[in-house]
Amino acid sequence: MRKTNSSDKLFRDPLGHVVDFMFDEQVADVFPDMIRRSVPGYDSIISMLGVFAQHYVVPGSRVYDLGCSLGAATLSMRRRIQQPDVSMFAIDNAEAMAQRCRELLARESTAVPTEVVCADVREVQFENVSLVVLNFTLQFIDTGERLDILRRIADGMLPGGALIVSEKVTFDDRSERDRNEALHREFKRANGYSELEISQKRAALENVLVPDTIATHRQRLAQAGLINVDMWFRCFNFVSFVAHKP
Ligand code: GEK
Repeated sequence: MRKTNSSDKLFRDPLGHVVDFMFDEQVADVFPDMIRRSVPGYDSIISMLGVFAQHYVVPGSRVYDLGCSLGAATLSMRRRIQQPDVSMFAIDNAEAMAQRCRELLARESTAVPTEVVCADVREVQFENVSLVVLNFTLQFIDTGERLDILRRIADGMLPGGALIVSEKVTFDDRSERDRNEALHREFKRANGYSELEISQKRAALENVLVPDTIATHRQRLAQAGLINVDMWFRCFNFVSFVAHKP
């Protein structure tokens, strides 16, 4: 198995031409380090997903981790699920991620059967679902397709089920946007990223990660048929919502 504990140096040296960010082998190698040093509160969110699982998962239901990467969210939830006859599905359309996720999940014994599927979230069928997690995944999907995905998830959820959506967000108000982006850059500097690394990564993500505003997320979750949308986490321009199926 390839290692996944290297430190992220992907954008350290000057790149003649910055290409769009891709979830390939190189990214998979450094992913845990990269996401912790780039997403404020990532570890707290991951550990709270276990608490959400304890609370929302019901016996005989399914749990989905969409855009699972190396399976951190799946592992956190799986460790907390005591309910009987639950099955978990960890989905990612990047082969490099799905393959390593399979290997990492297989290292831990569990009573919860877990399938890692290399597939596009847009093609997954949902049924009998008590909990779905989109942890920093929706932001990578075309904005025009986001509502349709949420509708299909909501349609497959059991009454009382929950959808967690964590995202980087933007702000209509320019000053609010600037303040939050400046604090995010400070967070990255504090985690050892140089100005060059920060600007090259930003350029690579420009066309790939398209953030919405908090208001857009709330409106879209409601349009998908979900209620009681709570923003349970926020740190600078990173938020997480929990939305409920009536
Ligand atoms: C974590 N949730 O550690 N279908 C399936 N997967 C996709 C799609 C798609 N259409 N688009 C992107 N992805 C993880 C972190 S990372 C967030 C999620 C980040 C996958 C993509 O391959 C990548 O693995 C993941 O979504 C986004 O809790 O890197 O900022």
